[in-house]
Amino acid sequence: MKIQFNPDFWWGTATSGPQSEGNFGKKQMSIMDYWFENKPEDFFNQVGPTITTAVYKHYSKDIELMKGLKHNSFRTSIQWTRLIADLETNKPDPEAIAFYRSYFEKLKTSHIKVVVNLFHFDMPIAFQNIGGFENPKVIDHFVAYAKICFQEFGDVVDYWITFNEPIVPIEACYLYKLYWPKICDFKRAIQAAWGTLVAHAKVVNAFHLLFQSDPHKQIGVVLNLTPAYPKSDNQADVQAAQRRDLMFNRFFLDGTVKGTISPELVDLLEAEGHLPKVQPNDLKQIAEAKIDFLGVNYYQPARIQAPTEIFEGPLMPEKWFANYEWPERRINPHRGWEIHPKTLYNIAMDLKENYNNIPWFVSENGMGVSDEGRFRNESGQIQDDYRIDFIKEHLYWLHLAIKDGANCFGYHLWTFIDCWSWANAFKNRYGLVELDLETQNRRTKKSGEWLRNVIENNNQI
Ligand code: BGP
Repeated sequence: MKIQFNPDFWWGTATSGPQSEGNFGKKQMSIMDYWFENKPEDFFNQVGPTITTAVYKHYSKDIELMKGLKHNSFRTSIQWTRLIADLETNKPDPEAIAFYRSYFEKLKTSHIKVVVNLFHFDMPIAFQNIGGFENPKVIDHFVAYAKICFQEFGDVVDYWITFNEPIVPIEACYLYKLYWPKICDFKRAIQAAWGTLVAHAKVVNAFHLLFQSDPHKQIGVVLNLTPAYPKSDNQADVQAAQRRDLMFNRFFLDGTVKGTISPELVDLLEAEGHLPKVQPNDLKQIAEAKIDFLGVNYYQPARIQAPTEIFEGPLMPEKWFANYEWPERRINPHRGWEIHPKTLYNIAMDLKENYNNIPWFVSENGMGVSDEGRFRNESGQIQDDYRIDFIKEHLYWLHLAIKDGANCFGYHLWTFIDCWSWANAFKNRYGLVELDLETQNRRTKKSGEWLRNVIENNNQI
């Protein structure tokens, strides 16, 4: 199919520090490190974040490979627990500074734009123990850490992200007991979400103050948008979908792009006595924090119906809505996630019409597959045609959206080299490049070579 993207289009992949670096030389523990060290019996697959893709050791060769595959951009994150050696005093670790500087410089000299994220679910355990972003002290520590990152790497890195998928730790740590500390408390979840938004805003404002004279420096946020489609047109289903959307998409979308919270959500929370404690200046900080671009992680939509049971007791989101299985859905059998590429078009139109057509890029999209070894050809290369089809379909809808006025400037896949997953360890692989966990060897899959041709020729998929 003929398809042409802007010649400056960003092509690349995304990963995160905790999922790819390995813990070599880290002085502090995140919630994930702590969970792995202390509760291995309930930690997925017994493979933790300790070694992962060992990018800490191999980044230079990995970047050469990335360059060979024609990528021009790449997103990763700094680990708070690596950069800061003493969390009390916010004293950075010189070894960590040297590592990140060399990593980012290597990307830059390879003509790969570096997009650096400050937080990818990796709250230091010492701060989680005092309430994480529920606690204003932790917000102050986060701002101090962010400023150190800007000062240390601001000469090399132009594009910054405050948070990756800020709603995910709220769901996973505070509502559904998926990640440590496995809390199940909607009121605390709202307080943590509010604190995260305030932390984002304070960091954005500090960034603009520091780089005000440099138009090349930009800051944004990455949100996982999951449009909520109602089961039917009846009012109860539609209202349930709206409520799901308000809580899981619009809270951070409105908060970071418009600097406001929707009055409907405020009313809903107020009716339940769940409004968060707001510090003086929080609203001002949020209103002033203008982001330059948005990253959209897109995997799947949400299919929603009105709750089927009456929920008694303390408020949980399930009082407002329930998930349902759309009979026509296409499912990735390995991850259980729906594959619905057209939703990417719908997201693009929503951003165009309701969010002032903010510049944005696809900051993650991808397909996790288990046992990819069964798809090797005779020479041993993984023939991941399913992934090629997945990417093609998403690029098709993205291209159409751009033709219809979407302000999208790039497409990043999750991920470059198979990396460790919070939820699946190394079971489901997402990479364009295969990782041999034992030897740490890398080998490009068929999809990696296919994408190189798409980028190089920019005329068809
Ligand atoms: C996103 C996260 C990533 C990554 C990806 C794949 O939500 O930003 O960190 O893990 O999902 O998901 P999973 O690893 O759970 O299959």
